[in-house]
Amino acid sequence: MLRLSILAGCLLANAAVGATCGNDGSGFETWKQQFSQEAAAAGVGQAGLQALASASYSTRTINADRNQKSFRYELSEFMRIRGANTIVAQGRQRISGNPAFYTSLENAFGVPAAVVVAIHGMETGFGNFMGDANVVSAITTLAYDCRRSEFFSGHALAALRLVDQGGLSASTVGAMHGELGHTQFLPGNVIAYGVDGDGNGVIDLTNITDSLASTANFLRQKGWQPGVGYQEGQPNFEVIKEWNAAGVYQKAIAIMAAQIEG
Ligand SMILES: [Ca+2]
Repeated sequence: MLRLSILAGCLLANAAVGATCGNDGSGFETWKQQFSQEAAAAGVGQAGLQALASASYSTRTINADRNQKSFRYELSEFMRIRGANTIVAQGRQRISGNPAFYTSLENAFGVPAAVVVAIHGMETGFGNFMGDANVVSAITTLAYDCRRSEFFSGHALAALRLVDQGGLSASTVGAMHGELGHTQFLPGNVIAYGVDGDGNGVIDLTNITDSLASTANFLRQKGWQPGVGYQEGQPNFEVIKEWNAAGVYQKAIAIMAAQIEG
């Protein structure tokens, strides 16, 4: 009896390992059926499951993922390529053109508007280009792909939950790895840090108010201290590091935000 129960335990453990990953599109439909059962067991509803069923393997996302180049730009070169001067100039205009909104953002989260605006400019050119990849297809393709299946499976489940909640649809577009909206949140971060800034009952990161409130909330939840410095070496710079792993990106955000404020 003991041996049998151990065997049964092993079988259950194997069943819980999850859907079968693959390195090309041939197993995607089978994976979708397996992942659908996991998603349903995790509480994803009909809308989310239907979005999963309609997802297609994204060769473009896989190509982008395999061809990621690690850049080694110097800070000044990075800022020039990313159009830092334009982001600073436009960022100032955005704050001076809508002071009530940006003041309310600062008051709600304790993060300077200039920091949020610098991120907004850097991520999507202030919403000018939020990506053109189908989010559900991109994120489920990465969850299926063996390379980083575990990491992206969590975000894929989150994306399906967002479909259930109405913040995402089967046709929503985002960046190549499923990043969403004005400041390019991965779906799991929408679940964890998303804020319904405009109060319409849905967290929609393609809505600027929701997106900027969520961005400020992300920084606050990651430990932002209101009124404390955010330049390199100061406490809040550690929080900017949580937003993006690239050192030049972190420094560029801090410098641009200071120029927007100054
Ligand atoms: Ca909303």
